Amino acid sequence: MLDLINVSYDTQIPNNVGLSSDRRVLKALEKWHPGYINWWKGLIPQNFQESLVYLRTAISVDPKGWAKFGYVKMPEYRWGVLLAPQVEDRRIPCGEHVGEPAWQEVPGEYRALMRRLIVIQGDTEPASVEQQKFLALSAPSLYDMRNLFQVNVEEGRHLWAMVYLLHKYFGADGREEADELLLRQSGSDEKPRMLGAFNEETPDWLSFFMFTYFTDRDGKMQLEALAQSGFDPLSRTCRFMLTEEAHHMFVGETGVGRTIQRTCEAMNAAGITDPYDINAVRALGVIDLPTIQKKLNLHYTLSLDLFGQEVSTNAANAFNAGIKGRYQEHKLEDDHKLTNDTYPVAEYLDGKILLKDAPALTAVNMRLRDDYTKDAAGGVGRWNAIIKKHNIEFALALPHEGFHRQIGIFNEAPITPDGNVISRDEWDAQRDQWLPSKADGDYIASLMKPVSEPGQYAGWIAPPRVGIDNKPGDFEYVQLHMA
Ligand code: BYC
Ligand code: FE
Ligand code: FE
Repeated sequence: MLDLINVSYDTQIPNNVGLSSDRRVLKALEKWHPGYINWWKGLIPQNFQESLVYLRTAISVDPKGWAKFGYVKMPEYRWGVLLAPQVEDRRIPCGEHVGEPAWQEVPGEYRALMRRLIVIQGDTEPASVEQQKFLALSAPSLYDMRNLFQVNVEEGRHLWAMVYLLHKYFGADGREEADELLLRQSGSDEKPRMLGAFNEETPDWLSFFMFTYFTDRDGKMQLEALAQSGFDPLSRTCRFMLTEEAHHMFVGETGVGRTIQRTCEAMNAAGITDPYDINAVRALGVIDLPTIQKKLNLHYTLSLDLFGQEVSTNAANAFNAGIKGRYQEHKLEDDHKLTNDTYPVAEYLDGKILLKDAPALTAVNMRLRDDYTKDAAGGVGRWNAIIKKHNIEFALALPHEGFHRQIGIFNEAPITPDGNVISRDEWDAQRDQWLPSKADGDYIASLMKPVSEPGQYAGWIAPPRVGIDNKPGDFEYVQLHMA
């Protein structure tokens, strides 16, 4: 009897999909495996690969206890294929097939569309690890270094999740796509990653925290939408990925929060009340709040671009086919077809921003993005509560949807973070007030000195309130290998 909750280790690839009795797919994955390990080994600097890292590994898909903690060397991490348990009698939740039994195989007519979405999802996972590959060298603590590596190994597992689907359900072209996923490189001129934000740099730890807060949250929303897929294996894969995703956003939210807290503490201690006195604040060796706002502006807007065009026939086709649903589709109360509904979408015409009603079917990207913005606002409120507690008059805010966009209606439109349309020249002249400048980047870079004593933290960031896996403050999260 196949155990569908616990992971089986009877093949090289841990899994709960019965790989040992699926020779064809097992063989294909075993062939892909060395290339993956090569990719991993070529990525993160060698001494970290040989260090012992206190990581969680998925050993089951039981929501009550799916992970086990322990020291591992990253190249020996047990990346596996895990699908959430099958829901009995699951139905296609949306589109023209709504109510029909969920597919266990890919319907021929949707093959290309489905493969494209799986490939895009798969492409982002290794891309993020590539973007973060040098950060360990400047980790503000062993705790943070461990969190970085935890996120990295899990993004690696997310790649495995998509590669399994490609090998299992898409035959020869699936195998080809799986190989390509290891060939594209974040930021490469010849073979870049597929989506914009995944070719940007993650140059410092504040960017890493903003990325895991804002960009991993796009991951969450896209996985939520794909978890609603009528293609059941994709749905089950995404549901399990979402269990891991929560930690990535936790790393981001607490990372930014701890940075803010340290800044506020230092300002209070020095008697500085004006958050805009940037030189005075920087003299304390912490990151001033206006610069934190600029980093927020950058990473939030790059992440908005990941939702695609506001009005998209690709997206309408995927919804109508039942391949990709809306956020929490199963909880929404309508006919799940959207044939006669409308959804408000902004329009940008002759330098004016207007709101119009678009057919809801073509506006599902916009709707998911709106759900994302609501979700992202929560953490911003909690960051502001930290600032307020320190009696500093400053509030972070999400910028207007038209600010600094490269995809969709507002592509290249000169709009301020407050949503005012100005001239291109004015916008260019003020750019550095809204987005990190070269000087801001240099200042932050100057703070990125590694701290590797257990329990010690760089001066620009506060320690966490609790340890990972309830470990004490001086726990050695990474036992560094000395070259
Ligand atoms: N950059 O009709 P549209 C994650 C392309 S993150 C470059 O709007 P659609 C993670 C688009 O491909 C989640 N190109 O497209 C986070 C299309 O090209 P073609 C990743 C872009 O399909 C952190 C054309 O423009 N998962 O997991 O409605 C760490 C027209 O666009 C971009 C997914 O994204 C862009 N930003 O929407 C690790 C889910 N945006 O086909 C991991 C799967 C659009 O005309 N993907 N284009 O040549 C999708 O659902 C959709 O493909 C998108 C785009 C939402 C991305
Ligand atoms: Fe991921
Ligand atoms: Fe993630």
